[in-house]
Amino acid sequence: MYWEEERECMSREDLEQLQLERLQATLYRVGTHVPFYRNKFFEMKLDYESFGSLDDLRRLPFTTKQDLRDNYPYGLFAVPLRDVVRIHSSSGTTGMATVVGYTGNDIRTWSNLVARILTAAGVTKDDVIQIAFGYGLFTGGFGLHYGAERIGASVIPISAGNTRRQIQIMQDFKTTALVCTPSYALKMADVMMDMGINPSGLSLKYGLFGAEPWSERMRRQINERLNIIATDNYGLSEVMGPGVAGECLECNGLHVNEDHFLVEILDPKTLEPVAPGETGELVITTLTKEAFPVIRYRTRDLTRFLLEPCPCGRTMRRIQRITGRTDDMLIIKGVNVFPTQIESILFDIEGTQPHYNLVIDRVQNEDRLTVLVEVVESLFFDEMKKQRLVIEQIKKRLASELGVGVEVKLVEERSLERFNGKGNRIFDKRRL
Ligand code: DLL
Repeated sequence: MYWEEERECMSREDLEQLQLERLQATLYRVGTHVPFYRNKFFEMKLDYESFGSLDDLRRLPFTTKQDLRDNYPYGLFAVPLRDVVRIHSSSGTTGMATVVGYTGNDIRTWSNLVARILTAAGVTKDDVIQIAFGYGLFTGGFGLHYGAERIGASVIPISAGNTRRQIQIMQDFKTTALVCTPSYALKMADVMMDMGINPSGLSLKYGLFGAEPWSERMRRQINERLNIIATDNYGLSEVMGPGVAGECLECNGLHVNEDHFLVEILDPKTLEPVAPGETGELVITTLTKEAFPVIRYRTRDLTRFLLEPCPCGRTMRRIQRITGRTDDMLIIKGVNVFPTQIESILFDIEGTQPHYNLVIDRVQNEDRLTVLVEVVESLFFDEMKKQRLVIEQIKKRLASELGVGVEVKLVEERSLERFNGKGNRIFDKRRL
């Protein structure tokens, strides 16, 4: 089943023509309305009005997360705030956060693209869809919500957390489709077991999972334990949110909504295209965004194109599930966390040393981040009460600024291993 067959199955030739026209319009939009791009084009002596082919894309400058931060909060908006009807932000504190905006049209496009992804993954207007992503600045909750409403499905906007209640509602409201992170789906399966609920007695049929990396092993577990068909969907707030790419029921790679996003896969070192089918960094140019268009946004996500046509009939190219990142961003319980954020909070707290380790593991299908931080000798040998206070202070700051709970352990000065004088700080022990 398709949501917009004429688009999703269009010929490559028509698609490329449409992409070129939309790229030209986007370049005009940013070239006239966004000083950041106007200056870049000027410096590069780039005459975007002469763009006659998609190959010219390679002449365009890149956009990075740092550019978004440097222009915090509204510097990259291509419309006045008066035309913006929604603002979202990726996790992080002021300065680290990135802010994105949507016009009314952008919201309609977004809903439509999420509707495509939901339809491809089996959801119809007859479904009862439980959205267990956080509603708020994170794009997951509202993004999926609007798409599901667009289809006409019955939406349960339960948001994240309170797993027992989620399951109770799933049972009572006869939920047929579940939307959340893949690890949360497994956590739900655990809690169902604790509650003595047999998933095959529920009405669940489909699960749409995204916002964090997962694996085929996890897919098998989810399918078996929840008795559903689990599909992967991908997106990022800087580009739109969910709705950039999603799997069809072939469950073999994610169709990119290429009529709205121009995707490249580049070697992260040379920034040149990799050979067809090779793994590299996904770089995305938006083609229809009004409020927040981005040119060649470096996602830092690693993937590759799947070259064979998909039996589902969609012509939109597929990417393999995201297999890693080219930076040190961590995704903890679906929340993006940069080690530098943790570092700057730790450095702010009296008694800590600039040496820390981050240990991430998954305990009963839930991510756990433990921060080990060296503290000055006097504090380490001080009374327990004082240490507890420091721990509490760090925990509170980290929880409020990262948006995710953290365990904290104080360790003795010089007890964390140094490699080349530099701490090897991240120990991700999760097995996906
Ligand atoms: O996670 C948007 C989203 C919400 C996608 C709900 C799908 C479902 P951000 O918070 O900006 O946006 O995080 C984006 O999360 O660059 C990837 O590293 C990672 N990510 C998102 N989807 C997947 C996925 C949302 N399916 C960052 N597989 C991206 C692996 C994913 N990683």
